[in-house]
Amino acid sequence: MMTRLYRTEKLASPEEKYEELRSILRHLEEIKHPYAGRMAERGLRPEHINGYEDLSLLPTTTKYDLLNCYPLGWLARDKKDIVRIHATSGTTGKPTLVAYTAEDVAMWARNMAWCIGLSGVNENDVVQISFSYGLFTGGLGYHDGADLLGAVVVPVSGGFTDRQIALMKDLGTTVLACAPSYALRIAEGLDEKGRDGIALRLGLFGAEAWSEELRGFLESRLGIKAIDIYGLSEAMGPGVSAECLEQNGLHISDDFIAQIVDPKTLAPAPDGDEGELVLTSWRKSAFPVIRYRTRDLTSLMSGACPCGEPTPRMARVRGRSDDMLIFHGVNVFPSQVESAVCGVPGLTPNYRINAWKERGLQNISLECERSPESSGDDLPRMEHELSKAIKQSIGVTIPFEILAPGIMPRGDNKAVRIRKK
Ligand code: DLL
Repeated sequence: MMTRLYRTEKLASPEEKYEELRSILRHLEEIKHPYAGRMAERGLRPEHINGYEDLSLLPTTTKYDLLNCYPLGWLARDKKDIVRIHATSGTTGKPTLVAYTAEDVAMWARNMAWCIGLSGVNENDVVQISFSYGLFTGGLGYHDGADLLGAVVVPVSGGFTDRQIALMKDLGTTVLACAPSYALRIAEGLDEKGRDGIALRLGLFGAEAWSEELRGFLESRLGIKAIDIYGLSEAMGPGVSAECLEQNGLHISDDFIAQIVDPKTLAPAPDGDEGELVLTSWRKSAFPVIRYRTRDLTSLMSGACPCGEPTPRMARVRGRSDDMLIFHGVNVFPSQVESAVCGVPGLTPNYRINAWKERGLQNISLECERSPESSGDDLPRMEHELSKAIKQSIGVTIPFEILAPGIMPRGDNKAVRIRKK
């Protein structure tokens, strides 16, 4: 029987949410938290925030607010109450650290159990967690959620693809959790090693933007249903929103209030329009998340989901506003390039965008590779189709090179899609 324990039976009432939020804001005032200082500059008091319409009065929080008080100046609780530290997955400079109380960790685990449970994962499943463990929130986030559901958790972490595949066969793994780009690597490994003994039925992917085309590719190559799970360390980690088996939008956890704003003006986007996701948590206490600017571009969806889950939904994240390149006046997202590459038979979904400036103007080029099964004689057809697909998906022509099979670098966590030169 499907575990229903972590389904949202009843949404918290707006009164309950805003009462909790006001009590967080009062606490920030009491401890003279940097965010309370920003409120004071606007003459704002907690009692001014009584509902969704009032949220926009509150200042937004950015990654730089957290970085400016590195390591833990954003902390809103005593150090003795902190039980865990994680960090965002940036590779250069200082990481953004985030801290959790025991209640925050429990809230996160409940949210991840809910996210994973939306796809019907239960105590009969073997969940292989191939997200890396450590400061990155992927490994432990999925781990705690799958644990609460009573599934068998296999904490392999990332990399060592041969070992991943051997364990998958030996343990009868039914659910694979990893970044979609690493799932691609596993699919390639299965091509080499064979699929005998594979019992996979579900992929719970996330941590990077991925296209519908890549979803289709992974579903057919791995013989699974591929589900999208979203989150970010600053908000707690994975678990902010997740698809159910309908695969039609991601349900947003009731612990968060989502707003969509115009990234330039910060004005609320009209209903259903795409904009930047701004998140507020009325529950998380150690590191307050109040109008946090995620930089992720999405929209809110209307209407009820046939799965019966009452939480609102957001569209899949198209990309980060800071990953958007403006080339010949057109906005280019890696996920659009990915759609084009995935649509051409004979190419693998492994690709990289090179970006550099020449006399102040943005230039980009694309590198991708053909699959081992393809023939070099077929290159002219692939080139023709790729250039058509790019024009169609993005609206401009991008110079590209189709490289020999296996040339593009493969990672075991988030893929780096843009190489800035
Ligand atoms: O990537 C948390 C996570 C782990 C989410 C595992 C899902 C699965 P960060 O390292 O802080 O945390 O990176 C957060 O990754 O702002 C998005 O830009 C991107 N991202 C995360 N999930 C998705 C997704 C984790 N499903 C940043 N679709 C976010 C698109 C995603 N982008």
